Amino acid sequence: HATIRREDYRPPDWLVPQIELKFTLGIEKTRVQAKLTVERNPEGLEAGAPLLLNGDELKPLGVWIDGNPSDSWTMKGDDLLIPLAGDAHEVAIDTEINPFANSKLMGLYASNGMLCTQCEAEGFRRITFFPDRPDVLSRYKVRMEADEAQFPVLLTNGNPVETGKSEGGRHWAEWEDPFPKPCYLFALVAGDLKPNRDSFTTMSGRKVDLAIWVRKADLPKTQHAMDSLKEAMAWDERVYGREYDLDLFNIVAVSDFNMGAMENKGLNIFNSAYVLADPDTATDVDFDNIARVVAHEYFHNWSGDRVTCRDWFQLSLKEGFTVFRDQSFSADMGSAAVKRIEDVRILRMVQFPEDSGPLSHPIRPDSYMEISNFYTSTIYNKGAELIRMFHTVLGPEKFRAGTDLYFERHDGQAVTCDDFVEALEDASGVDLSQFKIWYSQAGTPQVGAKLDYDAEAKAATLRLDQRVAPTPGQSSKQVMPIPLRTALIGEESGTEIAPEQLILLDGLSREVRFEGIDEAPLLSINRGFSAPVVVHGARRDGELERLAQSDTDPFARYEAMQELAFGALLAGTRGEQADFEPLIRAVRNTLRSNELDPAFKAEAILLPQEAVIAERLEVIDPDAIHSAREQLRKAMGEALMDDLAKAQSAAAGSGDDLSPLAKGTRRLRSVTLGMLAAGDPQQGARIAKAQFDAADNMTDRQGALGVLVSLDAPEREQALQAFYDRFEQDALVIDKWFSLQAAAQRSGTLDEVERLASHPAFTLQNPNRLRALVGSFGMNHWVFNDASGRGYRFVADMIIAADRLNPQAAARQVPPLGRWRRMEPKRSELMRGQLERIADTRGLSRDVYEQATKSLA
Ligand code: HT7
Ligand code: ZN
Repeated sequence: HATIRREDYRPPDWLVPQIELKFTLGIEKTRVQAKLTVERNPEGLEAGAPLLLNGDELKPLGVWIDGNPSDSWTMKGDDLLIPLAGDAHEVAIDTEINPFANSKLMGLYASNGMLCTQCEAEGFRRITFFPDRPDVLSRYKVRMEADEAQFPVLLTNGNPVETGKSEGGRHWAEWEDPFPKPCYLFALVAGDLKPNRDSFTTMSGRKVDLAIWVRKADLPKTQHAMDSLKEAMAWDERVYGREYDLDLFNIVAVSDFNMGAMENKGLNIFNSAYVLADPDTATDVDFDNIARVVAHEYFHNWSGDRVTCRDWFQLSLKEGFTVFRDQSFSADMGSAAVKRIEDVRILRMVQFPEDSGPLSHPIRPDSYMEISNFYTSTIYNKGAELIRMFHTVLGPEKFRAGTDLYFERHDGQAVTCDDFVEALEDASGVDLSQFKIWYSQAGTPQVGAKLDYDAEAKAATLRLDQRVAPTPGQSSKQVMPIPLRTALIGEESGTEIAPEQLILLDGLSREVRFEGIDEAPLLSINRGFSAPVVVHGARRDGELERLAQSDTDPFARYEAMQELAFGALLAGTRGEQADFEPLIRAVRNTLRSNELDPAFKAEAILLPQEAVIAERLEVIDPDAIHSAREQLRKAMGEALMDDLAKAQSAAAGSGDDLSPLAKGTRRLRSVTLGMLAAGDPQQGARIAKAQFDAADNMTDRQGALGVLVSLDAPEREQALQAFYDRFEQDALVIDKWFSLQAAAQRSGTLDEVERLASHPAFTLQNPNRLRALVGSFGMNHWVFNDASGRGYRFVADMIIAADRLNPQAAARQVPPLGRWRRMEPKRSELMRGQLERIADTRGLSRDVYEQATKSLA
């Protein structure tokens, strides 16, 4: 399997300004007739180069050059090579594909009787031969013809031009997309779908028709996605000055989809999990995720579609920026503080382990074997953190001037991360060159912070230093610029005695002096998580407890609670008897506070997850982590029983009340229920079952079931059965049923996941189902890392089996097996053994091969 390198980028030898596609659609047989207008690229480096068209599992049925049949072409592996004498030609190619047999879900495939496409990153080459690279932009004219009864709806990018009927009950539609686009943004949908229609009037007064297409029975579940879309459209006008550009914006929901959704120009295709919701079947988190993903894909219309990537190494150009945009949108729609805490939790749970493990890579990678493996938390979430740092350093006005210039300067182009930074610099006049190291250097910086106070001099000195551990291929590291929003809080007064300032740690170490400090100061640092780093603060006794109560920055306050918990948990993993009292007092104060909102309370009292605790240890012993955490949870449950019971029984209003207060109250109910059950499992099971039975919404129901699944109580089975029986017909809810059981914190989970893999409702063909069982189990730190190695073997079996159907989905399950170097020796050996078994499997895909071999290195 070849490695593609960033340094080998060459401009394309041929451009394709125009393409006409004719689809004769059928589930098992689709004919694709492509007519490409090709022109030699004046920027191409190889004079007289032949036309190279990528293909994947395609055979040309016929090739015509300038209207004449040609047999002068050759195959180069999967690709088609056509020698061309002149500088401009028309090349026509016929192919035939079988969407039904396409289990990879890339290219054109069948899902639930409909046809749909997924072309990013390299799926278009599974539809027709084409230079499948994002720097070749074309205008598309598409004709679709199909059986009208089977496929009454025919959609593609752009605007419809003409429709008509043909013989034998067939019909056709012709569409044109006026905006040149790379082929990864091509999309086509054919099926028996119904629309939820609405419209949006843009800031310049243009009316845009909106439609969300789903199966008829799902129509009642589409309103939240539609409302979110309109909010996103208005927000992008308000905050970024970006207006929608076509007359039509379509969203389609499909049930078999490799990722969350896809931003195809004017025709976004979504995993149905990110479209369909009603309070009875979707949780508050599901509702929030729908709003986030709908907004994310919509925002791509500018950050991705109008301005796209030159090559796939620049993926974070569109993904990091668009995640930053969707995070800001969600923050504006609800509580900014809680949103920031949630985003940082994901970063720490997923990206930090990725960055400290064998698959660590920079935001702009230098090489890959399979680009699908690089749709990672590093590209997306760490990429968004870098954009956030630009925003922090420049301030909102200069940042906006920078993005305005970026969109204006590069509209219709395929560009690089450097082009983005240059636009920010040119518009703001600020030199950001030092920040570019964040694009190329992998690893999470570790920052040391120590504050000394001289009471006599009424001065405090903050000493900072930084270090980045080596990562694969990068043994020595350069200094990184780290913007730290910092303030000092008075230990006595609990107020800001040194107001917040932005300290840039841009050397190996730095000292900052604060004058006029007339009471003992507490250090409030990396406020709002202004830099994606780990801060190792040297803390005095009582400092964190005081900050947890009085820090004026909500994120820093949350952080103080987390650090208090870490202190107790890490002592526990070393077998020391930790003092739980400071944390218990802090949690009690939090629960009883009249100022804090319930959503914040829920976040603040949640203990760090086991995988996050593992990140702080040199050698990981999952049993020690689990028992330290359980011991603390039990102590908290016992000590806080009355406060927990009060929060758990708080009325949250009706299940369809999606106000921040109602959502926060429900969240706090489930979080406190979990803690309460840790203190008294029997009572916990009783209350959980009562919450489950009384629930008029999925948030309360899933919250209760999430607690019950980890308890050995009769209520567990009763609730699981009732849940299954009630929602058997709803695939998205049955995904939850699989996922909850795979995440259960009990030793029986191993037997259970093996049984569930043979359950009639389980299938490897549907990525949501695979993620629900295998993905959730891989994140169940304690059980997955069972000392027997059974968890590792189960995941490896699933990966090998899934790889034969869908390599991309299979490869996504490999990372949990990559922690072997950090595990205690016995588990380390067992884990490595399973990775070797995967890597040695015959006929392995490039996707899984890359992940497994890199995880072994
Ligand atoms: N840009 C989209 C990426 C995507 C994707 C990538 C590989 C394989 C399948 C895929 N489906 C969607 C998603 C996004 O970031 O918006
Ligand atoms: Zn995206």
